[in-house]
Amino acid sequence: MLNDFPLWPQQASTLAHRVDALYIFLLIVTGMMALLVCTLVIVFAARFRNRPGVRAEQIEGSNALEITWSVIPFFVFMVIFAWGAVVYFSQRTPPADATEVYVVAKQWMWKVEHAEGQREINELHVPVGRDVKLIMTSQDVIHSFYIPAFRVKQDVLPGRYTVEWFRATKPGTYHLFCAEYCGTQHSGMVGDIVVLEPAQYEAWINGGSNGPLSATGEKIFAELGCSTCHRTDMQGRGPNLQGVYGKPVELADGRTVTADENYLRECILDPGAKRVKGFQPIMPTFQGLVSEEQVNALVAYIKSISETKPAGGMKTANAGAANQPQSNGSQVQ
Ligand code: HEC
Ligand SMILES: [Cu+2]
Repeated sequence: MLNDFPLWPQQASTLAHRVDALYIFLLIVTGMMALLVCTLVIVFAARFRNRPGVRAEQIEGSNALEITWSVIPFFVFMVIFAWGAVVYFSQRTPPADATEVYVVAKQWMWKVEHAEGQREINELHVPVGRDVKLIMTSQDVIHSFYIPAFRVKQDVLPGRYTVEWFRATKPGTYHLFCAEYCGTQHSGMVGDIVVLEPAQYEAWINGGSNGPLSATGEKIFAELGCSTCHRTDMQGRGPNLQGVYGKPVELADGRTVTADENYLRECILDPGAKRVKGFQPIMPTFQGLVSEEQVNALVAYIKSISETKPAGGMKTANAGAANQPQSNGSQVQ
């Protein structure tokens, strides 16, 4: 029905109808209020109009009335708040076993890298019925990754990762927009989200020639000399990075932080910001030496050696995620 008279964009994710329901509720509540106020204005204007011989009488307030018009709106607003919070938190909390995709925004295009190694520009292929988590960053200014049909929108910032997730419910092609003014060709920074049936998606994702992103990361890790300090035999000058992802890390300044994607990223680009306790501050910065894509690959690699899976597990974990029990990350919340 909505499609015959499209006041709303298509609903193509698990979140879409939840966002719409809340929105319709807000429209009804505010619409009823507006109607009430307009009606009363007209009725009162007619009823209490200036008439010869009739003098206005001063009223000194009414407790009953004031309590009523405070308490009823309070409960209405609490409903809006609680309902909105529930939707907001599910929109903001990616499921731990989601398929991960890296997105790099730049003026004026979207670059996408799948964990399996597939790369695309201004297109994102995803499977229907599976959770997809986008790990996004920008090479220049602030952009915003907006898929109206999924009811998701998230700013994409330079210098850090932001995350967005969704589960598509209908195969098809949907609009992707940049929703943050980012320069002269901002309006051209658009793309397609292509939602495929699982079998089609499997064929698509395995059709690429690049190796998995984590394998690319492993190569970069060796090429940049990370592996000379970060060894797995505890003999290196830096910490063993196996198992670090998702765990708490004690810092030299006494703080404890969780080793999430942003932490790993910061360690590479600005190691001075958070030094690990018990090590010399000798790690050099790689700012300017690595591209955003290389940082993503390094992060994917460090994550892959942190997952309690047999070697090469990254590939199966992502390609066949739908029917496999997942262990990565879910215990470390
Ligand atoms: C000269 C040796 C050296 C090199 C080269 C080096 N690191 Fe480090 N790295 C360290 C040391 C020492 C620490 C711990 C102190 C600190 O946080 O700076 C560290 C910390 C880290 C951490 C945080 C680890 C934790 O347990 O929380 C990460 C992640 C990391 N490095 C990644 C990398 C990557 C990726 C590269 C290559 C691009 C790299 N390092 C290159 C020495 C090095
Ligand atoms: Cu943009």
